[in-house]
Amino acid sequence: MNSDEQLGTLKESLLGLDMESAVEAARSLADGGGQAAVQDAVSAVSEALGVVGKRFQDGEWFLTELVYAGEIAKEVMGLLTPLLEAGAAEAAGTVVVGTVAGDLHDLGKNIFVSYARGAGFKVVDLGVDVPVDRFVDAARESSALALGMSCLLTSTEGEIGKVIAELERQGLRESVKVIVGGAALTEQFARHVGADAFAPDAITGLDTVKKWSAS
Ligand code: B12
Repeated sequence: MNSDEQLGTLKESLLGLDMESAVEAARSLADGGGQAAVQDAVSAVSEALGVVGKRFQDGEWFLTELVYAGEIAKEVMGLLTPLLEAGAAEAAGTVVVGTVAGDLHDLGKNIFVSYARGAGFKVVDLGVDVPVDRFVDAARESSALALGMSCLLTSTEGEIGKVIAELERQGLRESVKVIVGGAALTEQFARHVGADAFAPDAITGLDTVKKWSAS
């Protein structure tokens, strides 16, 4: 099988809820190619998850399927994302990252974390369901260059404004840039709550943080 076929198999297996076949395809892609192959595989999983979300939204799939597709994606991403980090030195500055309180989605955040580590950033990954104070404390304690928040639920997007307000209250807002990403957000929303940038994907996010690090 060539790598295009393997990418096809990876997507189809995820959408067919076949864990074994998805893991096998991801392994072959990871073994067979370099960074570009791994990036393509990560994109394929992200695309497939877009379809999963649509099926769930349209009532074609139920929570059980959503959860299982999420588990497959987690397993596959667990194989792929560490390969994006290979050989990086931590010199470009510190970035604090987490998913906002009430939100447990972490696949997209983890991709950004891996890309940022791969580009030489030290990343303090706070995980999911992160309360306001933990974001702010971690930014202060690590003298972070940037704070990244992930948010996939419209019900939790209000958390972002709370974190920014607390950074301001503690006099940290000038020294920490704020970048946000995740399916619930838009550029307009990010601007409205006072974030410095919105990242529609992890690569754009990394480019933005690199610019901040260089200036
Ligand atoms: C997989 C999934 C799950 C999995 C999550 C597994 C996991 N470990 O993350 C599980 C099953 C747990 C889950 C649960 C739920 N989910 Co869900 N889920 C999804 C799904 C299908 C895919 C999300 C995903 O991982 N996408 C792939 C990644 C790679 O994309 P991404 O997150 O957008 O990240 C990219 C960019 O956005 C960006 N990015 C993201 N974060 C960040 C952060 C920074 C700093 C930067 C720079 C960039 C960046 O870079 C990433 C890579 O390019 C989405 C559908 C969708 N369209 O998003 C629904 C979706 C987000 N879920 C939804 C819902 C409703 C739920 C539940 C409430 C369902 C329920 N009734 O219980 C629960 C909520 C649980 C909770 N409290 O969080 C809704 C949200 C609707 C809304 N507008 O609020 C969606 C949109 C589905 C839908 N269409 O209805 N879900």
